[in-house]
Amino acid sequence: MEQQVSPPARVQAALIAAGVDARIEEFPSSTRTAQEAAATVGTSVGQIVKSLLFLAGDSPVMALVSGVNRLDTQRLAALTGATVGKADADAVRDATGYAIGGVPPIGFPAPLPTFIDRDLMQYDVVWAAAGTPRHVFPITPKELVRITRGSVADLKLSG
Ligand code: 5CA
Repeated sequence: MEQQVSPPARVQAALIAAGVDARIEEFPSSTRTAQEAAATVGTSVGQIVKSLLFLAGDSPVMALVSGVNRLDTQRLAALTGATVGKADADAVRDATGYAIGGVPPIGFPAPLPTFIDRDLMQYDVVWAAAGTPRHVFPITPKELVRITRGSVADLKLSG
């Protein structure tokens, strides 16, 4: 299906609807991975928000994870009460409306239950994808929690 509105415009509209005064920035170089995004933006990898889609049973859930962390699927399983697996590229596009590398934390066809890596909360500002592998936006972690109605949790794989 053809999208009428560009991915960054959809994210911008969702931000505005949520009452966030965030500006999406377009970069000439890649923000596809957390490492690339950090280098491109000029911030730390920890301040990059990875938007990772998982299936808890058959239900999509969004995990927003600091770029330095790996998500512990057992922790997500405990939080959701279901068996958790990483969504494939098609499932990501179906549930979020965006392609991997540009998946934002909001702006989905339908809201997704969201869990937020507690480690993100330590920063003044974090950067999340805005629909493509060259668009990102800055936001305070507190605002990120508010607009996603996310649950802050210990999600990282440790040890
Ligand atoms: N724009 C950057 C940072 S803002 C970004 O989107 N990073 S990300 O981490 O949220 O998105 C990349 C993630 O997509 C990878 O960490 C990986 O978990 C996931 N991914 C990459 N390839 C695949 C694939 N083929 N199937 C499922 N997930 C994938």
